[in-house]
Amino acid sequence: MQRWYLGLDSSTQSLTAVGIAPDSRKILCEISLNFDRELPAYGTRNGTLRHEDPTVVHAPPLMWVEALDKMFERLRREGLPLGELAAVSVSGQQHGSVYLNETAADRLARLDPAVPLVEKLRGVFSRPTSPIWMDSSTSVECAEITEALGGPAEVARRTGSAAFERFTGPQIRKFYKMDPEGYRRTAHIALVSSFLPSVLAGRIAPIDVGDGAGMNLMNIHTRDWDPAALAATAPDLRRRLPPIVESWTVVGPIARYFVERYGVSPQAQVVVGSGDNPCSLVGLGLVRSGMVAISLGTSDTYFGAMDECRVSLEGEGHVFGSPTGGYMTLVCFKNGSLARERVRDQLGLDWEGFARAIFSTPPALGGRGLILPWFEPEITPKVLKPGARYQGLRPDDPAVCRAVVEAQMMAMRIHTRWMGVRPSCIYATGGASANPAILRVMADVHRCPVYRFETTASAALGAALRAFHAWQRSAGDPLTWEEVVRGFAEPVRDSRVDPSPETAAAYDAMEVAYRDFEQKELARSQA
Ligand code: XUL
Repeated sequence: MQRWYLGLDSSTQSLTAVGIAPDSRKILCEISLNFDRELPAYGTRNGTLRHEDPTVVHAPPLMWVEALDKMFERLRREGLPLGELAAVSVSGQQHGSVYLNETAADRLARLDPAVPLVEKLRGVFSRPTSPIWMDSSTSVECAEITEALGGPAEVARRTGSAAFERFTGPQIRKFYKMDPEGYRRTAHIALVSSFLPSVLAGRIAPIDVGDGAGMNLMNIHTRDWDPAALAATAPDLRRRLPPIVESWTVVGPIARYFVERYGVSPQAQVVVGSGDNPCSLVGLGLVRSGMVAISLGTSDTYFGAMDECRVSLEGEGHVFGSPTGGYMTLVCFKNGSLARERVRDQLGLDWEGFARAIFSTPPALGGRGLILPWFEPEITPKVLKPGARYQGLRPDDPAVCRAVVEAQMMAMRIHTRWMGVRPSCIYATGGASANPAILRVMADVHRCPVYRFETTASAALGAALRAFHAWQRSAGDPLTWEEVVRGFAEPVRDSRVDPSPETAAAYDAMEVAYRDFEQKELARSQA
């Protein structure tokens, strides 16, 4: 039997497993367990617990533990050759934190194969629920940390991001202030992505540079804890955190629990976990600087690999460590599908009509008009007062179809320039990537080839590929990242859209006009 590798993605709503066999470049399995459906006793909705304050969003960490047992049960039932597993790694929803008391290390080390994980681990939490990335209740703590560190640009310069409510540091500070006794009882703070490897390896696992960068606690340049950020967050924090390591670090062999209970190979290695976005970077094959993915979802995200660490001091997006060794960026634009749908609906079109309206108008609308697509409050650039702004166009003009997509792409072009990396190719993912007119505008505005990429479970696949890479490295036979992802993370064949060189001048002119319009409207909305 050939060696195979497992990636587990503990996301907001589900736990997904992807098994890969690199020798044959085959995906062996893709299995997903939905938390609400499969573990109803925890009372979650979409994987989260409701709270009277809508800004508070937590999830029960014990549910993630129980899901792990269920997943191994499922893998065994489906006949996966667990006895041949070489390595496993984890992807976790970023920023979510798990608080463990002083019994945790010992209990993890003594898991009993005869007793389900939940029974043994029920008592290890010093905080019964985990704040997750959807929690936005820490504005006060963000302001306090920002003040202590000398302003938002300084926080970004140190940690790769300004202070954000969902980031782990502000969440830890809130816990320390709200429940000092609970904080005192906390011996270890884990991320979702380090907690599950801790269970798999039966010991407190380190945090990797990918998810570590989502905490406002890691110095993005040294790739280690930042003493000033720790001090600004909570007292005695350093001793509660594990070391930070590169993403290919082996935590150790899999715990005896999984060997005896499920027949997993005792040689199987547990590789340090990472965040779902860093794992997706690998799962999409973005392993060279300049390779970018644009995910066209409810919001649009632009993320890509870069060799050098550059940070936006304006607070545009985030810089994380990349699991491939360099850095990655993630910039979120709130008005994605939301804005495209609003325009389509206000014109009474279907998606085909929307595409036709784009194809029947010239690039940059020949300079005729612009829209700022801020139908909802926007993240990049920060706009609190919603409402689309029009220049030279009326909302009922079909040309708005082109204007909205061009605006979205132009905003990406402008607000990712701080990265100092021109995209060399873009993989378009998400629902709207099926629309040829949108891909055409994307290629022309960003001036590089665009490919469609069909993702199913890119984060879990990325975790499996990381496990494969780390195993090879620890076996003294390292592979390049290109070799690791080949055959697994490839765009849709024949989907390449090349930019039309003759559109370049029109978009250069549009950039100037768009910047002006944006500056003016930003100033006006702050007035
Ligand atoms: C990234 C973020 C989300 C979560 C989703 O900063 O908050 O993408 O990682 O799981």
